[in-house]
Amino acid sequence: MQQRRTLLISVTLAMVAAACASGSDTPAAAPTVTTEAPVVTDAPVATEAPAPAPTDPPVTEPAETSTTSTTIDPVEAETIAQVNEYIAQAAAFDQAGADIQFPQGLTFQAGGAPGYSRYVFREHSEGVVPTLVEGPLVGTVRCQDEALPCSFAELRELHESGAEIPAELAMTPEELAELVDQLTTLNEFAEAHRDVNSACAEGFVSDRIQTANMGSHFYNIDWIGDGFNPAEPEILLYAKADGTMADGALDQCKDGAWTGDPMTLVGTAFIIPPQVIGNDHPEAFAGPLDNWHIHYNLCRGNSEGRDTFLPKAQCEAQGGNFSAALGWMLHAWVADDFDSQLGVFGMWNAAIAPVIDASEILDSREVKGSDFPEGAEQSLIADFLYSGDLSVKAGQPLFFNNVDAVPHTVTAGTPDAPVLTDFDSGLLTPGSNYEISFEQPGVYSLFCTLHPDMVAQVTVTE
Ligand SMILES: [Cu+2]
Repeated sequence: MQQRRTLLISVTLAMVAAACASGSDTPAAAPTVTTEAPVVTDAPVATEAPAPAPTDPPVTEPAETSTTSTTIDPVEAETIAQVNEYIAQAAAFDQAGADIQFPQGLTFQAGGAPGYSRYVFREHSEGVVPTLVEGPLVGTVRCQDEALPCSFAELRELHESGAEIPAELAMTPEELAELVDQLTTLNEFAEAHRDVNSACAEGFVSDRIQTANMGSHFYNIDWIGDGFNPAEPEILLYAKADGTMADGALDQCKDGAWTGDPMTLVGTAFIIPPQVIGNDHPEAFAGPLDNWHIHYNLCRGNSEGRDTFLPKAQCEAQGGNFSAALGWMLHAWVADDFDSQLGVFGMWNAAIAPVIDASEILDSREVKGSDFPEGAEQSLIADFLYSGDLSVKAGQPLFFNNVDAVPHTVTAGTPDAPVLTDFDSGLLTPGSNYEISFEQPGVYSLFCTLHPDMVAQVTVTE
């Protein structure tokens, strides 16, 4: 019994070492030589290798050794060896060198959900490509919980009331005050441009694509490249005033006036290229809530009125405008009539056509590839959580997408009582997926061998 406790302590210590290494701001290990070219070759990514960071060596031995070591349970010994192997692999993981970059040398699988995961990978005729990066490598505050004061109106009310700021927002009162001040400036600009004709008169150009729960982006080309200014958003968002979706491409401004169906202002957005604001996540709005993103491999069908994801040649053959990289971008939902329950900086605004319950958006945005098992339940591994409803029927596949910035595992048991022999995904690098199904009804515990805070339970019913 004494020996068993020693072994478990050593496993736990090893996990803590791994958590510390992977939770830091710097890459967890000396860079390893990768043999594959980066997937995004024409994007403006950082070219410098990440600086090596000091790391704790993996714990390879029990903290104490004694003459009773020959009584080690072989299964426990195997577990310790395997966990230490994952820790070593994770420490050698070649993290992206900048926030806009993808980890190098990986083969990606389709997965993620725009607005909900750091990475989104999509599949087209030439394979799986990265299509979105959102947030900093570590420490995203994705304030889009409807129970938290994440919308513009709620943040303003929180500031004016002087009430305590929920810990989840990770903001000081001074930061909140400055943020509300910036958003109020932005709101004044937005409300002064309710009439789409005013945007046309000032040189904003419609992209002609009305995206669901977002609207159509009207760009002020002259402002792209002059840095961050909450008084001058590069983008105004409009949607059809009758609340319907556009059928095909929207019209355009001509001679400073709008030519199409009546439009209403629904929000604002920013676009500042990395060349202007850097390869790391922008420090723009006060506080940590502004979660900027970059699109990759986007085919803009401006004349069709919709975006697609196609290889460059196919996109251009169909008359689309291919963007290898488009960003940094950030939505800011400050229009008075379109306060966003998914947060002032969320990707989606459920109050914009087609109006929907905010809680229903995630399901409709989850990306699936040809490896997605029929009838499966999907769980994104994002922000160090196994997200989604982990309830399946007996025999129904549960499909995990790791779309976080770091490797994780999906392993049976708990940090204190691992049962790798029941199931174990192995190391899931970003863009890796794992399928599992359970034949017997019951409640099954799982955890990440690298991050002991990551625990979850799967409920399996008849
Ligand atoms: Cu993990």
